[in-house]
Amino acid sequence: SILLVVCILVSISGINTVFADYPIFYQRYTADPSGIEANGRLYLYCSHDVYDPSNPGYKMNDITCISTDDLKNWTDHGEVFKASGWASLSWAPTVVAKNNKYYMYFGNGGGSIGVAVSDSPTGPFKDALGKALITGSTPGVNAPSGFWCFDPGAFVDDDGQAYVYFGGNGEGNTRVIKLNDDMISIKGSASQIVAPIFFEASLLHKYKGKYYFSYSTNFSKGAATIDYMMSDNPMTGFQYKGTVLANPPSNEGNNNHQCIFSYKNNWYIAYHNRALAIANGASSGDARTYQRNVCIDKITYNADGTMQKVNITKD
Ligand code: FUB
Repeated sequence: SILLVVCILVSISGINTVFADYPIFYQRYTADPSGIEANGRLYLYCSHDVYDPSNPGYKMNDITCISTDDLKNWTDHGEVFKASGWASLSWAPTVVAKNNKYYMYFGNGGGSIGVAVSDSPTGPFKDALGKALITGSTPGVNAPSGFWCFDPGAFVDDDGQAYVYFGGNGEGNTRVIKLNDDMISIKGSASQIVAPIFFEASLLHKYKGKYYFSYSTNFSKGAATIDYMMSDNPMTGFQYKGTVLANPPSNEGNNNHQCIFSYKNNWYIAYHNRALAIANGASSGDARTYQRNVCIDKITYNADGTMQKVNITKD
């Protein structure tokens, strides 16, 4: 592709001003990354965008995994999960480790959340239940009309308690629910988190004892910025702190989806933009909307624990 030629020319000329080789991965279009550190490597799990001009939409039903140990050289592990049976789609996964296993939570489109399990970070991940883990009728979800039961952000606290943050399509539509130790069943009812201009991409991470709930704002109201709130409690008490990532111009105002994680004691944000599609000559409209690519930048914390607005190194 044109972009590959550009990358080769840049590397021959010795110009390398970007934080990580960019885009980090261009064999396939990828989106909605989730990052974990395991066995000294960083693994990213991504939605796999496939554009069908005759029937455009987010038709993704398999998950791509890539990994690195230096944030420069990436290994493509290919398809590590494929939706089947009750689930026809696999959107926006998160993967967490517990019980010497890896658990992947994914959206069956915007309608329900499933869980798949693997003994290895590179899969294969197998559907654990043969049915959804969370739906709009799960106790406590109290799904209003138009609620999207999707974008599960899984988090395991230092005491081993695991949580799933999820929801979408409207302020007040954010939920959190505890998981049992088996990681494939829920404990108790969901609670609501009220996040300003919340739209999608719920995620929790922990830094120096504080809980950070990050999410994507509504792109019709807030241009899909990644905003965040902080609390001393993983389920309640979140205070809005502002924007950590502007929406890159190549997203042309369309969606973004983040993951904030540590790797080798540094903090990063992975997200998606549409720069690869643009570089590859995709026409505006559907072709760019449905062909996204994953990026990484650094997170810097202030002394009070707030996060600085990310310097997007390249778009
Ligand atoms: O990739 C499909 C959907 O687009 C995700 O679930 C949302 O977060 C948005 O990125």
